[in-house]
Amino acid sequence: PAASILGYPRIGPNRELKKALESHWAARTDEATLHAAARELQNANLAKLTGLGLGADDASLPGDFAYYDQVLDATVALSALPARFADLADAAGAIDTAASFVLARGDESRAPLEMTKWFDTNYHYLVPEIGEATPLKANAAALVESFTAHAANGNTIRPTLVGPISYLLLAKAEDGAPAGFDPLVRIDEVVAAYGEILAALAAAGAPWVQLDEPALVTDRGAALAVAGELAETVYSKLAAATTRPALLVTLGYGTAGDVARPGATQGLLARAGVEAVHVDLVRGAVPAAEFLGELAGSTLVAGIVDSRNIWRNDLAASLGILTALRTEVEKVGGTLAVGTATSLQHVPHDVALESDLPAHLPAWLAFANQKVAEVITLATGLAAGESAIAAQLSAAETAIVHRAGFAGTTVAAVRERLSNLTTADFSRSEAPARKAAQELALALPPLPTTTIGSFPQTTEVRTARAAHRAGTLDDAAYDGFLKDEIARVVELQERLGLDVLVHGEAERNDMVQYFAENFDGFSETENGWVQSYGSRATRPSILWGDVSRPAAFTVPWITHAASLTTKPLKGMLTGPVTILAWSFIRDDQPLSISANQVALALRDEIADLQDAGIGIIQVDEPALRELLPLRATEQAKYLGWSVDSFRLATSGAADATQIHTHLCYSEFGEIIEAIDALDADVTSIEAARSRMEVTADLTRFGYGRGIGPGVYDIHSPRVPSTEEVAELIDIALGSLDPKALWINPDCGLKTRGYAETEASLANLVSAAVAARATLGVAV
Ligand code: THG
Ligand code: ZN
Repeated sequence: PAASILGYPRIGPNRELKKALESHWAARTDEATLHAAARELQNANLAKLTGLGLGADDASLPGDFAYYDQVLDATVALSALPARFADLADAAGAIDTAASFVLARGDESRAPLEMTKWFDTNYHYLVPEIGEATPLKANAAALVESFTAHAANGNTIRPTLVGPISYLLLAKAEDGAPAGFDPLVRIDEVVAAYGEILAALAAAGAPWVQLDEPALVTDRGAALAVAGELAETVYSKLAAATTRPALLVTLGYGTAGDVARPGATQGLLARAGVEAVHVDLVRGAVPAAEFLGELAGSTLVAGIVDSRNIWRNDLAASLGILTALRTEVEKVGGTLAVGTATSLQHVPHDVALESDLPAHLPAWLAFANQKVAEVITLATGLAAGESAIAAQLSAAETAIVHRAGFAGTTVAAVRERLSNLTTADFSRSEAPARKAAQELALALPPLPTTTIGSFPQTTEVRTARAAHRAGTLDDAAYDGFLKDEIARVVELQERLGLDVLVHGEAERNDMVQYFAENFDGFSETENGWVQSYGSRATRPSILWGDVSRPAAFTVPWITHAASLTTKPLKGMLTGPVTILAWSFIRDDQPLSISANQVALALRDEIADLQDAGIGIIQVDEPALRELLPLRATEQAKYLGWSVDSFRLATSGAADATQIHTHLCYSEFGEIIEAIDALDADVTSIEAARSRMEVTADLTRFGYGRGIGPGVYDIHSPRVPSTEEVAELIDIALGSLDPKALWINPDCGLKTRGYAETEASLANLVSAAVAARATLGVAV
């Protein structure tokens, strides 16, 4: 393949797949209707791609469609049903589409597969659960059906599967597996099944199959692949088959193998007999010359077009890199092809679907369709020389020059403020002094109760927002609606007896987009959806310029709430790292600089909240863990600047102002030092599903700050009983200082309904009140 993309957005330019899935799940359509809608969407996508010039040879059309998730599809291809779902297998032991949705979504009696972040992205995959006896049996039916149907329609696709090594590295041990069980011990069976799948696809006529092995860019995958020779063993076996398609093995999201020896993994895959290997040239390194010799007779797909971000490619620079690399590759008898760094699933479909972007922005951008054109342009330039792509080179150059010189890109006042920062701007006074001042100012009871910030976003709230956006509800009416909603939420919290109240966030669409809308330097898209998991998507904002905050924006809502109660009202902000993690970020300066710019904008908002009498301010950082580099050697640097940005945002607060933060995940242990270094007065974390396991980590570490381990799981509508909540509080009190303990749910309540929220919070408060009574004199 001279030009190929590793994958394409699956949700559809107008979220067609979301609509088809959700009506099927609501039983409004049958499976045949869903299948037809999905096939129609794929056909439209393939028509778009061939129209852009992809597929001129027979191997470059992506075959990566998935109804829900590509890792789930590998589970289906392996019939790897965890024991609790065993009854879902059909007569042949296979997982059909309906069964796969039960794995993804659970049912009345069973929890779904766990969802977790795909590498360092905001995409979530379904974690395979593999035990000693989990079936691992080839089922190529869906892959073959899809290949054959597209072929009949004139499109030769390249069926794509998560590779065998990555599949097992992304899996976790099934519940009930022996202690320390490692799914990787089952690699031989997975390889055997993949061998059968490849044979079935060859029989159907597939010339190429793509196997994605991104886990080889992580520390563990790298150690296994290089030192442990796993990649070579596995791929020698797969390549040895007599009837199989040609193989493209992709290595996106970083440098595979030993980062000091870039290219070694590609070299050994080629030596194993793989026809084409891929390298991520955006997040990863150019293969060193010493390994290129291994590529004799095979193709190196150079992933030079960024698939994680939305900036227009610097075609001239890319062509320079590609030309140099091609010279080296051809010297040894290999072939160079042009590709994307990873699948394009991480970017929206098409800039042309945006009609509301500021005038300067569209020319700077490339979404999936524009990136496909860039890949083709670069392949053309490589084959036919610069003159063949003169117009594209000049358009790219013009946009890049315009962007660099544009007024908002570099704002002197913002730069000056950053350069004048001193260490004092990153620290507050000592924790004990703050604690004393806060106790005096807030006078809270022991085991104070609170919530994480958001209250249910009801249909009425969403409808009103949509009407306001559409212009059918005027500003004053919308404002009145929101104020009433806030009043209802405050009244509810008072009735429930919570100690620290929130305003509920009815005015916010998304905890990141809302901030981007109110800061200079960001723009929002109308239709720039990116799949987050299953049928769900987010619209990341675009950070394109220096950031500042023109005016206070959360203050009016929070002070309105505060005016309705005598209880303390907690102001709610999103932290700098999370704002950046869930936006498309600048590629023209270090992320740490953008983080400090956002931090200063938040610092201004915190100052205004404090001036308005708000004594508790929460700055959420649920994405702090998500951006943690995949390689341990790079983590300390990241944690350094990310913690600094939080401290810069919050350290203007007076001693008496209590700073809270909230983090969503429970893999707490590995970054506990960084969490402590945030220097927040109170931290709430997810803890209910692991039954307070984290409290042990905290005790071991000697964590001395306020802590609110979640006492109930908000991810399902189930109402926890008072006894259940009391039990978790007891566990927490078993190891934590009662004076430091806060009582709160695991996370925000935005996705819940009011009925279960009210019942659950009532039980939370009564459990806290009872626990308080038993503490008695101890506190
Ligand atoms: N905001 C942003 N990114 C996020 C989250 C967020 N990434 C991680 C996590 N939270 C992802 N979780 C979700 C949960 C729900 C939805 C999307 C991501 C969701 N989206 C609506 C949908 O697809 O129908 C659209 C929401 C909208 O209209 O804006 O339900 O909280 N930025
Ligand atoms: Zn959370």
